[in-house]
Amino acid sequence: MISGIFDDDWVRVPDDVADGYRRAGLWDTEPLGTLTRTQAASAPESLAVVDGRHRWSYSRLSAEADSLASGLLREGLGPQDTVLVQLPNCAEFIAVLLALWRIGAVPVMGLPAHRLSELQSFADQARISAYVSSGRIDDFDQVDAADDLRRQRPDLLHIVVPGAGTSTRGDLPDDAPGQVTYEDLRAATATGSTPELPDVDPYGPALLQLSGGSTGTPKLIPRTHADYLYSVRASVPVCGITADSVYLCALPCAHNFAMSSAGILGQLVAGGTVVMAPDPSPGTAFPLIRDEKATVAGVVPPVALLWLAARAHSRSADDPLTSLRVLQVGGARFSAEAARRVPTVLGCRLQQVFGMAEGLVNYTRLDDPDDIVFTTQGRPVSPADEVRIVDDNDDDVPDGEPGHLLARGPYTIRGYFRAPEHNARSFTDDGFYRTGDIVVRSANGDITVVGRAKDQINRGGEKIASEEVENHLLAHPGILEAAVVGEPDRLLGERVVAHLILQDNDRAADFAEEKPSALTRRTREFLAARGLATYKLPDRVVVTTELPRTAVGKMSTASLRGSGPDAR
Ligand code: OOB
Repeated sequence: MISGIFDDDWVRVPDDVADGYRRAGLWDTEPLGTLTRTQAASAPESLAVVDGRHRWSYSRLSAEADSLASGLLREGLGPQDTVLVQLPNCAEFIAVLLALWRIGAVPVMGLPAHRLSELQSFADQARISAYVSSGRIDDFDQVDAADDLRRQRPDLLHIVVPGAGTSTRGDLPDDAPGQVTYEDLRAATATGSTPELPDVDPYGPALLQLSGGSTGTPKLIPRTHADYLYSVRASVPVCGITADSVYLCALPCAHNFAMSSAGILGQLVAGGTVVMAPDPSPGTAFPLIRDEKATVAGVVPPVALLWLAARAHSRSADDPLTSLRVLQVGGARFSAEAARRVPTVLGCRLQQVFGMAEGLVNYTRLDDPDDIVFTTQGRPVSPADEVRIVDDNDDDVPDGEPGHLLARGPYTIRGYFRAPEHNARSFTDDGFYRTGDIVVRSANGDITVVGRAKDQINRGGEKIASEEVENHLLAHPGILEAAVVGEPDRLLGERVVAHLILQDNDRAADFAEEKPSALTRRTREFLAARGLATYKLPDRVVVTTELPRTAVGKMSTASLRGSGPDAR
């Protein structure tokens, strides 16, 4: 069975450019696995991570990662092995990542919302050797998922972190073949002993992030140790992170925003504390902010709206948010109207974050004038970021005019993982990434996102490739054609609508003459049974007889989108 990563699976930055980044001091020689070593030596007792079950100091976290690393090596994992990680927000997530990095293995950053269809696609594309899960997430049985993944990859090792999610030890079959627990891995190593670790190439892949995607199979994003660490180091001062910072991780921890903007890794670089929130609701997040004195949190716009609503209704004398200095909002467009309310209602500064797992991250600065903070999505984090705004012919447009955003720089990828044909479309010949975002740049360089030129729906920060959902719908024998589009939604920004043309056959009866709610439920059940993540399931389904087409015969999704935020 072929596993892991090979040289021609990914696209390196050209040698002369890479030398430039090294000479300029942007790319370090330290791989990500060295994070926590400095603090473990200089401030061993300072608090690194807190969740519902753990309060780990830097020395404990680093020792935890070393023990795990030994266990992983014993299980036969090593450099360039890829490991699908699908964990809820928990302290072990950080220990697992550090351990994988220390042995030179490459995590694939699954999200708790992913289901079998996505997991299978990641497993195949990345040729994984192991799957790290919490045993169960809500009603999703990850032990069954591991068994399913094993049909393609019989040697798959399933590493379970019991208790991290909604699993209990009792859920897990004892001694299942190919299954080990987190405890098994770390137990066999005496705490405090440093394992013999392999050399890790700092310029090689460190993790495979997930693209939102615009095609049938969303692509994987190879980020290197040096590029990722640089993006974090550059973000730390821009986000005001210091050793005194306490970051509330309310986003799914594996998301690029939570990981690196400045996020979890920003805390580890600065020696601050990560507080893992099991969910971002005000009922969970506010008491955690109060109890742990969180100073910064990152959320997507719908969560920011919920926080605003919760505070607008109950302002108690015992304010749970007094410690919060900065709320970062990103992942999708945040309206200027809501943005303006953040300082007054939540009593903290707003920082808008416009980033992408492929690389480029923009931030409004903490000392920017209010108007910039409320109405723009910020500026690139690094002076070495190269940004172009171009028309349909790739010619630069003047400041103030909308155009396609192209990006290149010390932490933006030059190609997706094992996707040469897709790369030819998604990158210019000189290596700029075509973000698919339509933006306007001001004379000062501040960027405002005004639309999108990719077949993707942004459902409150969660990205959905229309084609992926359409392909699943077309697998139903009763469906002739399908168009999946976003429509405006007050809370989510956009929600998912599937337009269906039915076949003239018996199976079409599954969808015919149903009430709209029953039709939607039926369609969702069909897609869920195919293992599609819940956030991709249509919020509304419409049966129609004609889908609008463009002049070239392609379905015109723009006309179906109507007046959505991205149809401007
Ligand atoms: C973040 O990363 P992804 O990879 O899930 O999604 C990237 C896309 C962008 O190309 C853009 O279309 C959209 O999400 N986006 C925004 C936005 N932030 C991201 N659109 C409008 N306003 C914003 N503030 O979403 C991500 C990665 C790192 C940090 C923050 C977000």
